[in-house]
Amino acid sequence: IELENDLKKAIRNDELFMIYQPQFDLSTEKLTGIEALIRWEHPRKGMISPVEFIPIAEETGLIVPMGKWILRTVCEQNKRWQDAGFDPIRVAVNVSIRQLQEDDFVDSVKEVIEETSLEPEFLEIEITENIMRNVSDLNHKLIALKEIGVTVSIDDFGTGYSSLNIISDLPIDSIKIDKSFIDGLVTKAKKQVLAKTIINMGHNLNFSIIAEGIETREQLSFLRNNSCNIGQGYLFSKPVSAKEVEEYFLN
Ligand code: G
Ligand code: G
Ligand code: MN
Ligand code: NA
Repeated sequence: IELENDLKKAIRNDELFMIYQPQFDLSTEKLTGIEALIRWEHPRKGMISPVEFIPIAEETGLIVPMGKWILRTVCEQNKRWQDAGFDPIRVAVNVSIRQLQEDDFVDSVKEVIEETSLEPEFLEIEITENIMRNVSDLNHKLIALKEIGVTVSIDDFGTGYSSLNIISDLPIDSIKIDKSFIDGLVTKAKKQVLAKTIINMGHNLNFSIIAEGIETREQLSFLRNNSCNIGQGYLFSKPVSAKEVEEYFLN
């Protein structure tokens, strides 16, 4: 309850901020995009992990205004990078099931795209696989997002409940293989089979495949040798501030 009240104040007190983790094309090693991740610097408790406060935000519904703040902050930041003359990149934003359940979710994306003048192709919406069974009208919402021109990826892929049948009918652009498949990729034959299968299946459905949580060179070579398209993880970089993105990653 205390954390919940603090969280209500966090947005207007400027305690929330976004950090960014770069994603690279595994064949060219070029930067292709970044994932935005929220952080909370609590005035007394210090840094609080989203693992702790996102569930509270979801339960209380606070995720809805917070999610709007996140979308706006990220689109404004991406637009500022472009206006400063850097090569345009796509920025991915995590969206909770609770946000997608809102009737006005698609409208709120449209609004932020219009108000920030960011071209929609430079915004990616990350939704978790479990959205499949929790959002009614999902197909219509995703089609409407496609019409706006933003891209959509399925996060934490392989941990949820979606059937391939459902996935193959959805207008999505990419899938992110969950970190649990990348861990143990080099030593466990079963993980290798699963990762390969996800990559092949995804390619057959015309999805781009992103691997997250890459920590070692061995994981990277395996993924590269098996035609995974994009990689993200501590091997390349941990999530960094907007300023560090400019300094180290943008061209
Ligand atoms: O960044 P980190 O690995 O600590 O994130 C932990 C969890 O919090 C992940 O599941 C991630 O998807 C989620 N998360 C991080 N940032 C956001 C955000 O901006 N919005 C939502 N909805 N979830 C986020
Ligand atoms: O659920 P989601 O995929 O959005 O969560 C992304 C989270 O994973 C981020 O909070 C980020 O901090 C974390 N992360 C990113 N790369 C790595 C990595 O290489 N290793 C580990 N352990 N965590 C990572
Ligand atoms: Mn994510
Ligand atoms: Na994930």
